[in-house]
Amino acid sequence: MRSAPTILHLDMDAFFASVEQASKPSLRGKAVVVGGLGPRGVVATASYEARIFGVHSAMPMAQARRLAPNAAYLVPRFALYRSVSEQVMALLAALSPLVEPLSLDEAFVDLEAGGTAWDERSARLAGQKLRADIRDESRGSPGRWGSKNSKMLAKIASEQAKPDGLVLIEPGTERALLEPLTVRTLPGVGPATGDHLRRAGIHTVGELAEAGEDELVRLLGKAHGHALFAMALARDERPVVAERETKSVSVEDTYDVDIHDRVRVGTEVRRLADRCVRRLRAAGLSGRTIVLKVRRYDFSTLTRSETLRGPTDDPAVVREAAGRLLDSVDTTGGVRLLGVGVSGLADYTQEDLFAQAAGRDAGDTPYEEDETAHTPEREAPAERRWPAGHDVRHSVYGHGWVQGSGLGRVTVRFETPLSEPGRVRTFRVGDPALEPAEPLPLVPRVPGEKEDVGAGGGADAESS
Ligand code: TTP
Ligand code: MG
Ligand code: MG
Repeated sequence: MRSAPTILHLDMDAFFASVEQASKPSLRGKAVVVGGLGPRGVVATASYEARIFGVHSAMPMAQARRLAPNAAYLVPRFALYRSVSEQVMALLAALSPLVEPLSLDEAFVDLEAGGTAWDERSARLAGQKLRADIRDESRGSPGRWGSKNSKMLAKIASEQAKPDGLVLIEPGTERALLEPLTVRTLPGVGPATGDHLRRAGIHTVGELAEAGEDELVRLLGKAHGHALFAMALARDERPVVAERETKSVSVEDTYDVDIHDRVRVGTEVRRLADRCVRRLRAAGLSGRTIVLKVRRYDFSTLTRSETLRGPTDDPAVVREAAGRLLDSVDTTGGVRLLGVGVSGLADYTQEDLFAQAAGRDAGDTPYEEDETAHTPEREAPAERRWPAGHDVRHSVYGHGWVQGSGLGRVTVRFETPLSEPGRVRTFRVGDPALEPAEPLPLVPRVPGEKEDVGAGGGADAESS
């Protein structure tokens, strides 16, 4: 393990909400909730101002509205978040060839491999510069980062820097830092392992280290027990890997007697799909590609796969996809083995929740409607055609965003990322002067136009 804190972990603060605030001047410093606004919608994220009221990711939207009735409620603009993410990842790529993205707003960077940092001082400087650069790119939605000699500690450091901070863990202090934390902080400890350990009286990382390696192996099996014990002692040798290996989660069963009954084959596939999803969820993952494996009576083995629009960990979705794949396989001679897997794994599933709601809940699918929005149907409810938070253009007043709609009216706030907070005007839903528009970039593309953003982010909350 390296001795200098040169593995950096970056995670953007309240990412979707921060991008919305950067993009909409009137929302800066205000409670903002981004998520699905339909009846089954959930919160994707909330700005720190909204978190004060108890609103958090994955909470049903109705509950969020009760807790924070005055917050701005916005439908996500994924394309914009993706483009901001790409800009931030490009800044990271300039620091090192070894960048491991974990999600849109999160990555590990090996500063040493990039020659950017080799000791504590250079690591701190690199971190400060990165925060300033991100602030410029995203107009005041800086991330936080932690830096350490291992991935695990870097991530814990960035969690402690929340929000808007930078934490560097000094060599020699890592065990003291870990001891009081819950075992769930460690990578690889999900709800199931957490419960298991709790029943054995182990709650904190300190207690985990105290339990000893033998006890952990006895409780959790050899591989997991060894790995967890090492982590508890702050030993984490996992390298930063530029390309995450394509992982998959799969389960399969071999049958003692070949199954001939088509109905029974279907039942088995559904059961395997459910088991596969349980594993996926236990690992905190979701995936886009569903794979079905069938070995027939003569040992011929086929795999069939289907790729969804977004990652899922929904048992119903996996079951349905596996069922469709099974329809394309001839099993008349009998099957010896069946398997169901999910690959193309991602760390979070939210985007998919919106995608899947497509069929069931139109209010949650703003980004699917871009094409139809230009040719409005008389029947489409205003909320669907004019999703809250999405961009519009008025032939007289210019660029703005939908603040709300209903009862045949659309309310628009006219402002841009570079303007002062703007004014609100209300239009008839069918007003020909108003049309949907693309999001504007957060920073001007022409360097000369760049204006000073000011000290929007505040000082670095540093500690060591
Ligand atoms: P996170 O980094 O987990 O959360 P965050 O950036 O909103 O807040 P924090 O300051 O605590 O890091 O996730 C990044 C984005 O991913 C988040 O802004 C929205 C999306 N997301 C979901 O859509 N659903 C979820 O359940 C979570 C956790 C995140
Ligand atoms: Mg984040
Ligand atoms: Mg994140």
